[in-house]
Amino acid sequence: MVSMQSPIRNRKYATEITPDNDGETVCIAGWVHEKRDLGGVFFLIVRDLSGFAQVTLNRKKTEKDLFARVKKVPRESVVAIEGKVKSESKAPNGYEIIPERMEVLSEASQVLPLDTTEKVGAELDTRLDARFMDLRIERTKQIFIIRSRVLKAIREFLDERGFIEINTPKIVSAATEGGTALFPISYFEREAFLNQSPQLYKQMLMASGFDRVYEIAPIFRAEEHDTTKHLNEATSVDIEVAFVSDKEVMAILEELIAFVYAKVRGYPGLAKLNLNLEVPKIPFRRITYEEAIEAVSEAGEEIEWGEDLGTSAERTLGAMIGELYFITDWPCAIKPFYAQPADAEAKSKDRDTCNAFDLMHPRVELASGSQRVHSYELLKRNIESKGLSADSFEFYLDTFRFGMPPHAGWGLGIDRLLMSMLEIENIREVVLFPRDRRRLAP
Ligand code: AMO
Repeated sequence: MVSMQSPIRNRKYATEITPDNDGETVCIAGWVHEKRDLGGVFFLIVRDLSGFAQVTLNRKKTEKDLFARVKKVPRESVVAIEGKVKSESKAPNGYEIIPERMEVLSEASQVLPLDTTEKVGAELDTRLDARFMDLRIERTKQIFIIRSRVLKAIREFLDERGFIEINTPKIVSAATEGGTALFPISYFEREAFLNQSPQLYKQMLMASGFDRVYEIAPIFRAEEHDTTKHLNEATSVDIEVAFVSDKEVMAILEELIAFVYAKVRGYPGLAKLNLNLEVPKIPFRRITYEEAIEAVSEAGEEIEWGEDLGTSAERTLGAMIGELYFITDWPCAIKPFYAQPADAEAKSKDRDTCNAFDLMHPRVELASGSQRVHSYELLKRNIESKGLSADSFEFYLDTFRFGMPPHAGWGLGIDRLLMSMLEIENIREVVLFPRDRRRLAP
């Protein structure tokens, strides 16, 4: 059978074995989830990626040494067990294993940082400190299997629509998102930063003729605040599309969200999260920034034209609307330099609005995007009017001088998409090893 020196041959997952295998010899390997001593019978529950298998030992019938070793093996140790399958309707998956041999591949220390059976709950911080073990808990594990499915669905959707997947540098020389601070790093004799967004690079590729690009990658935000929706390292899906306006990329965004929900909806692991996922109806509602501030002001939260909507206003609006929606026609002053100002005739009341939008979930902002400025002169003016130095954007600005098509795009926070979709309160729950104001390890 198995040996520590050799790979485990013929290993079967718990859910691959069925009552129909009655009488066959199988080998399972995994973690000791639970031990139950009922006097005459002893149960060892083994957990693997697929689920649980019950190993049943009869005190009288089992060889003495094996019985003693099984009884003694500490919980969460890694074991391989060979034995005969016996159909048993009361056991998980309808069978039990009558063991013939057990090898302890790695013995766990007796005092565990977490209870993987969830009989004893733990604070999120304690769970994140022992994340490797937290991931052994069924509910946590399912969140990350769903996260992987969401990423696959996003790639499938964008690949089918002819997008090219790109990778852009994460060590950069310039800021893109005004308002959020940068993490400086030392780059030999110069100062550099961790990128806040692939913004400049995805736009530059529009000048290269790539037409439709996407990137799924980390973004770094040196935000001081410690909230349930902010991370200092988040993951975003960014797209950029040439020869279109904000309207077309908004349609791509809502179709993508509906596609992802539909893909995840059929996944059986959702049951572990007690969720009944409904695919949102598209098109999503669109309200202008002006309508948004009027609505929240009527609800008693005065917001002046040109002020950003804070968390409280977002919640008020979200409660009023109750579903996914877009906020459009933002004041130029509170959107980045690359957002295209609205045409004169599209402006309301002579106010400076731009063709930018945010996609909102009732609880949190999920994405933002815009049609981009593609005129070199206007872009340069905008950069300067935001108090930034055009010199530090030269590599970017230059691409606008040699044939830049009109273009538009957006960035969607994957972590926020997951927390909102799975109705999870704290964004840290959907990130394997979150980075926040206080957490740099594990
Ligand atoms: P923005 O700064 O709005 O736009 O970021 C896009 C989306 O990324 C997510 N996000 C975050 N998630 C968790 N923690 C954070 N600190 C955090 N910061 C941002 C949000 C947000 O909506 N360049 C533009 C996009 C574009 O116009 O293409 C940008 O970065 O879900």
